[in-house]
Amino acid sequence: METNNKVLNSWINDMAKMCNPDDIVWIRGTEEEKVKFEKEAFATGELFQLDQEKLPGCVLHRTAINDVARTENLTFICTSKKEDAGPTNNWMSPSEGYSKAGEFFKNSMSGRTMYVIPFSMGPVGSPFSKIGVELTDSIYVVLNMKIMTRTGDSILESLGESGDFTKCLHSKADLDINRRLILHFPEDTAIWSVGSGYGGNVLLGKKCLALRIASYLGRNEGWMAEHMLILGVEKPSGEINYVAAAFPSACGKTNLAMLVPPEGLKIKGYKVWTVGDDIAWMRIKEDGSLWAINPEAGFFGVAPGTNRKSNPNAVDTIQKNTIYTNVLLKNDGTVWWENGDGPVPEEGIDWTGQPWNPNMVGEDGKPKKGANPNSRFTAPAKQCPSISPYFEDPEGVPITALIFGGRRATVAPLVYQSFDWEHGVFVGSIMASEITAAQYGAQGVVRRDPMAMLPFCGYNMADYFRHWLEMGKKMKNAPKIFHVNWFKTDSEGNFLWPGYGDNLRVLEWIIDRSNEKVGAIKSPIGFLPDKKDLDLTGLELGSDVIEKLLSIDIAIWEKEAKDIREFYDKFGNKLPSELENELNNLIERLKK
Ligand code: GTP
Ligand code: SPV
Ligand code: MN
Repeated sequence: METNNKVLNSWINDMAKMCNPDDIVWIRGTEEEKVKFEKEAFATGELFQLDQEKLPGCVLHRTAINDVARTENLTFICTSKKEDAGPTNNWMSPSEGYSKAGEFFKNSMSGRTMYVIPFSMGPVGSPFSKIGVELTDSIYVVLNMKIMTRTGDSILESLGESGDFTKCLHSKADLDINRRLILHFPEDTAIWSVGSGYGGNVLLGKKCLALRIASYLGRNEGWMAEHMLILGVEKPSGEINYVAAAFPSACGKTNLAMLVPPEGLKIKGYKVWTVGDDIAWMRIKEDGSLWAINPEAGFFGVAPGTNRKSNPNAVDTIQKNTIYTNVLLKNDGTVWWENGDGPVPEEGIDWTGQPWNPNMVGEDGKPKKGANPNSRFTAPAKQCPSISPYFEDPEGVPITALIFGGRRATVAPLVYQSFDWEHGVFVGSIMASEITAAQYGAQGVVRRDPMAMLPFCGYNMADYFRHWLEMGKKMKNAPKIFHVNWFKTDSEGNFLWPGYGDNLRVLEWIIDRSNEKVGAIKSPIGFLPDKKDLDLTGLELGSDVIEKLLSIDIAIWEKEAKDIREFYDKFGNKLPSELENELNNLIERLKK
C-alpha cells in the first residue's frame, strides 16, 4: 500500500473485502496515468475519443439512459436520530443504510479494478481544505475527479499517518435504478454511493462531501458550505468586489460566474473574475469579515444553452482537456447540444448512442433532443480565461454581497435587497424555483429550495437556518443580502430580462448598494431599485418591461406568504423564531 495511514489502509481492506475487486490501483495524480486510463476506456467503449485536432484532450461519455441526473429520491442522510436529518431530507438509520447498500456493494467490483483516489477539496495543504479518499470501479469517475479536485500523492503526504479524511465509497454495480442509493453518514464522515454513474451521484467530492458532509462539519466548526458561485467585479481603479450567489441547479451559476460585460457597459471598463461556479466554503476572519474559497478545481457545467454569445468564457474553457457527457456526437468527431454554437447538425449520434437528425420527434411529440437537457462538460478551472488570480489562494476572497435567486416566471422581481441580515436569511429561506433537468423527476414545478440547498443540506434545515442567523451575529460588516430573478416571463412565457452578460447591470446596483453608493425604494418585500439607478445603456427594453421586472404584485405575494407558512410548518417548533417573526412582518407590510 502507498500510505502509512492506518485508518485509511484498514478501511480500504474492509471495503475491498466487501466489493471484491480483481485489482486495486492507486491514483497518483500524473498525466501518464490519465493517458493510460483513457486508453483503457476507449477500448471498452466507456469513453469515445473526439477529434484531437479540433478538441485536443477531449472525450465523450454516455451514461445509462435512466442515469442522467441526481436522483434525490434515492439520496439519504443517515444519522442516528431522524430529527437530525430534518423534514426536508430522506432519512435512514446508519445501520439500515450500511446493510441495504452493503447488499448492493457485495462483490460489485468482481472482474473490475478498484481505484483509490486521494483528493483534496480546496488547495492542497490549506487549513480550510478537506481531504477525501474515493474508492470507485469507474474510470469515468477517476478522470472526472482528476479535473474536479486535486488528486494524488501530494494528498497522501498531506494526510500523513493520522490525518482525517472523508471515506467515499462508490460502485457502479449494475447501474440499476432499483439498486441505487446515495448515502451520507455525517457522524462517520462517510459516503456510500452505489448503482449510478452520473456526476452529482458519483463524483463524491462535489455535492456529497463539499456540500452535504461539509455543511454538517461547517455547522459544528463554525463555517458555511454553500451551493454558491463566487465572482469578482473589478473596477478600472483596481478595486474588486466579490459576491457569492446561490441559485438552484441549472439556474445560472456557471453563467453568472463567467460573465462578460455587455456592449453598453464596456465603456465602464469592468473586468469580471471567476473564483467558483458551484460551491463556496466561507469563514469569518479575525476582523469579522466573511471570506470564501472554491473547494473545486474544475467545472461540471450544463452544456445546453452554452454558446459563444451566452458564455464565451465557458466555450473557451471547454476547447481542450474536457470530458463531455451525454451530448450529441457530430460526424466530424466534435460535439453539439441544443442552443450550442454553429448550425444545427444535419445528423449525428444522440446522447443515447442512436442516429439522430433534427426532424426526429420524441415520444412526447416534441422535437427529439440530440443532447440530454442535463448533458454536461467537465473542464479544468485553470483553462477559464476569466479565472481569478485568487482561485488557488488558500485564504480565498472577501465577500461584499450574498445573492439568492431562483427560476420564477412570476412573483420575484428582477432584484431586491433585504432590510438586514436576519431579513436576508428569511429571503434565502423562502427561495423557490422551478425544478430543472439537473434532478430526476417532474420538471418545471415550483418548489421551495432554501438557499439552493434543499438537496444538499446534510442536517436539519431548521438548524441550518439557525446557523445562518448565528453566523450573521458573529460578523462585522456582514455582506448585504440580495435576491435576483433572471427568469420572469411575459404572459406568453418569454423571458422579460435578457440575462447573461446583461446581469452585470444588476450586479452593479448590488455592489453600489453594498457600498452605500446608491439609494433604493422601500417595498413590503425589501429594497427595490429606482429604475433610474440601473444602467441600461445599450439595452432596448421598453419602460413597461422594466416596470414589470421591478414591480411586485401584492395579491400574489399574499398567496406566497400563505405558501411560505405551509413550508415553515414542516419544521414545527424547530423553526427559529426570528424567521417566524420575519414572515409575520412581511404579512403586516403587505397589508399596508
Ligand atoms: P448547476 O451546475 O446545475 O448547479 O447549474 P448552474 O446554476 O451553474 O446553471 P448554469 O449557469 O449552467 O445555467 C443553466 C441553464 O440556465 C443554462 O441552460 C443557461 O443557458 C441558462 N441560463 C443561465 N443564465 C441565464 C440567464 O441569465 N437568463 C436565462 N434566460 N437563462 C440563463
Ligand atoms: C447540480 O445539480 O447542482 C450540479 C450538477 O451542480 S451535479 O454535480 O450533477 O449535482
Ligand atoms: Mn450545482
